[in-house]
Order: sequence, then structure tokens, then C-alpha cells
Amino acid sequence: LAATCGGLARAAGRLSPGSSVPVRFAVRLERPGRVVSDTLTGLSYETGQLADPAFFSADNHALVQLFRALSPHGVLRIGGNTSDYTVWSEHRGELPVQRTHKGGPQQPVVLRPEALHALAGFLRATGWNLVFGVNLKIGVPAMAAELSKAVKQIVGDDLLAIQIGNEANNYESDYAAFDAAWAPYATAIRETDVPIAGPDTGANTDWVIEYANRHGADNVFLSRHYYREAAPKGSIPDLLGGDAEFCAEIEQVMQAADAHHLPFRLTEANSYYLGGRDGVSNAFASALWGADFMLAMAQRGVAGIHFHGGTLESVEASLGRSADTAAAASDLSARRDAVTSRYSAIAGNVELGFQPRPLFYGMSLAQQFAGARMLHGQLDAGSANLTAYAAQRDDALLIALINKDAAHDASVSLAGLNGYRKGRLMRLRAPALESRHDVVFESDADAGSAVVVDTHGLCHVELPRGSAAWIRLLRSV
Ligand code: BDP
Repeated sequence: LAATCGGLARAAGRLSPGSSVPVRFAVRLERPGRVVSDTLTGLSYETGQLADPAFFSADNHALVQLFRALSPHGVLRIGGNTSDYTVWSEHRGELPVQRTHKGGPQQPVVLRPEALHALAGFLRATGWNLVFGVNLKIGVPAMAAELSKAVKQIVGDDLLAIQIGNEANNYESDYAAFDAAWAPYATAIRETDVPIAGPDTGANTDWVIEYANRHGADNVFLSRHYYREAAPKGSIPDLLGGDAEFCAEIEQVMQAADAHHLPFRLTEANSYYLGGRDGVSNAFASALWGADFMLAMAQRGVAGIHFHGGTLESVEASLGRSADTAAAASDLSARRDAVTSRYSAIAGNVELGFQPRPLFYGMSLAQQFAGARMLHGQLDAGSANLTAYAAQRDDALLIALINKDAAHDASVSLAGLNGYRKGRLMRLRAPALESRHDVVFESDADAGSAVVVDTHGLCHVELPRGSAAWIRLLRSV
């Protein structure tokens, strides 16, 4: 007999009678997997975002609080296309004029010490660490070394690593060309005793492997980026369909990372590049996708996922476009949305204040696994588009169930929970997959969030279509 877990059908509200698909997830307590990094949660912003030192500042309390709410040990990556046309205000040497892809002169982002001091305060206030990208494209290693040294001096031990260039696969003809451009930078930066990471390529797994083989010993972690596709392509079914091919690719990357005993981080990632897909990247579907993506990556050993975002202005500038935020939105929440890139997990700016986007809540669910050891499990989801993850941390067994199916509620039987007695359940839900607001990740208070496991180690959870649940069970005493 399966005891009933918290979150009964009556609480879910949106369960349609008779349409539930039976799903079974058997946790294999005897088959431990990878340990999830404490720094699993990451965000990525353009270097151009630092043009306003008030953005990443300890005085920006609303943003500090949102970062802290996401993770006590997150990692902020500063980089993106704008890092490859940023100049350091303190550099005294001659600099070549950089060109836009259309051939005209590129207006540089001028980075000043004030911005780094403010950023250092922001990092101290949030407890987050920093990964910082320097301009490879300009071809001036001395400026990068000076900037790296300044970042280290100002940010101190909160600096995890400097990365050299952003997605150099988009402007270097092949790996050898990249390596040749990169090498003098690495030499100059290493002389200043600053840790480096890379190659921060957009997509090329072969570059990551080659880089690991050549430079693994000199790096503190390996990196590349991930986006599902380019906007305006993309749709909710496409996003929630998952990306099996990429998962397989990550397993290859992890072989190289493991061989060199290096962590691997997705230093920039999100649903759809070219700014995100409206109605998908900023809708509740992105929360389910984000939670699933983070856990799928963590399960394979990825140490951190940095979701890219920030103000519309900074991201549009990175794409060589100008931001059109003229559309006068009525309420504050809509105005914050209007000034923010579509895929950003946090909306707003210094003037308007900040608020979480749907993706933020998905990240919050996945963050519950930080520091835990993944467990293998046997999932039989039948025809439902549903994923399940289990992990152990101290005395707790953690389970995430993500029902990405738009058409089927799921009736989930959990098995193999022997030794665990009871716990609590939280739900990630919104009125619809399309919802841009009203997303919650909360205890299922109406139904009583208590979860009880029966003496056979079984329990049962109803999981409405387009929602997720996180369960934390404690050992029986
Ligand atoms: C990445 C770039 C970033 C862009 C993003 C996008 O690193 O600067 O903002 O794509 O296209 O490739 O949205």
C-alpha cells in the first residue's frame, strides 16, 4: 500500500480527473552518483552592465537580496560579447580601433576602477564569487594583464578566475588560431599570479577537450556556453522537449574534465540566444526548463551553470543592436520587464527596482541540491514528459519531480525510500506554462506539506501538468 505524500490532488487544483499518467521512480540508495557543487547556481552578465557602477553595488539592496535568495555561494560571471570590446580606463598604451561586424568603428565599453570597487562590495554583500572575462579580440595582452591584476587587487579572494575572450570560436578561424592568440594573454596574466579558466567557447566541445589537454594544468576550471537555439526560433514545446544531444556532449566534456581533475562550468547559458524568445524565455516554461537543465547538468558533474541576462540595454548592445524600451508600460512590474533582456532570471534596473522572473524560481528549486550527492534512480515515466532526480545530503533524501508535460498530469509512485520516514514537499507552479508572473515555489500549505513514506519505502505524489515538486525526506529514527 502506498502512503500518500503531501500535495494531494485537491491542493493541486489543476489536476484534471481521469487524465493522470502513472509514473514510477525507484530511488537506488545503494548507487551514489556525483556530488553537486556548492556553487551550482550562477548568473552571467555583460561587462557592459558595469558601465553603471550603481548596478553591481552593495547599495543595490534589492539586487543583493535576490542574489542571496538564489544561493549563499553563487558565482557571477562577467563577460559576454561586450567583454571583447571593453577597454580598461587605466591602460596607458595605444589601442587599436575595434570594428563592429559591419566594419564600422566599435564604440568601446570603458571600464573604470569605481565599477570594480562597487562590484567587490556587491560580492561581499551577496557571498558570491566572480569569474571575469577580458578582451581577447583587441589583441593587447598587456591591457588584459593590467585589468586582471586590478580585479584581483580589488575583489581579492572572491575572484575565482579570469577568462580570456568570449566565444572566440565566433572570430578565430580554428582552435589553433585561438590558442595562438590566447597564449600571450595567459603568459601575461599568469605573471600577475591571477587564476585563469577557459576556453569560454560558445559551443565547440572539441575546443574544450583540446584546451584541457594543452592547458589543463594551468587552469582552475574548464568552461563553454550553452543555448538551445537562436531566437526568434523556439517555442514552449521545443524548450521542454529537452536536449539529449547536448547531454551526451556534456558527458564527453566531463571525461576530459575528470581526466584533468578540473571542474567544468557552463559559464554562459540560457534558453535562446539573440536575447531570448519572448513568451518562452520569460514564461513559466523557462522555470521548469531551468530546474531540469541545472539538475541534468549537475547529475553529469557540471559544477556551475551561469544563466545569462541583465538589462535590455546591455544585452542588445552585446548584439550590436540598440534597445527600444520606449513602449510605456503601465505598472511597475511591466516596466521592469520592459527594460530587461527576455531570458534574464531577474528583471529590473537601478531606477525601477528588481523582481524575480520565472526562471529564478526554477533555479531556486535546483539550488536545493547544492552540496548533495546525486543518486541513481529508475524512472518509468510512460508517455509523460517528466524527469526525476534524487540526492542525499546529511540525513536528508532529496527528490525533484519535474512534469514538463503540457497535456498530462502525473500520478507518481516513489519507491526505494527505505529508511526514510517523513518529510516535506514544495511545489513550483504557475497558472500556466505561458505565465510571465504569479510563479511560486512554496510549501504545499493547503494540503499540508507533510510527506509520509510507508513501511515498504513507498509513497505517492500527484504532479499536475506543467509543474514541479521538491521533496525532502528525513531518516526514520
Ligand atoms: C552570447 C554572447 C552574449 C549575447 C548572447 C545572445 O556571449 O553576449 O548576449 O549570446 O545572443 O553568445 O543572447
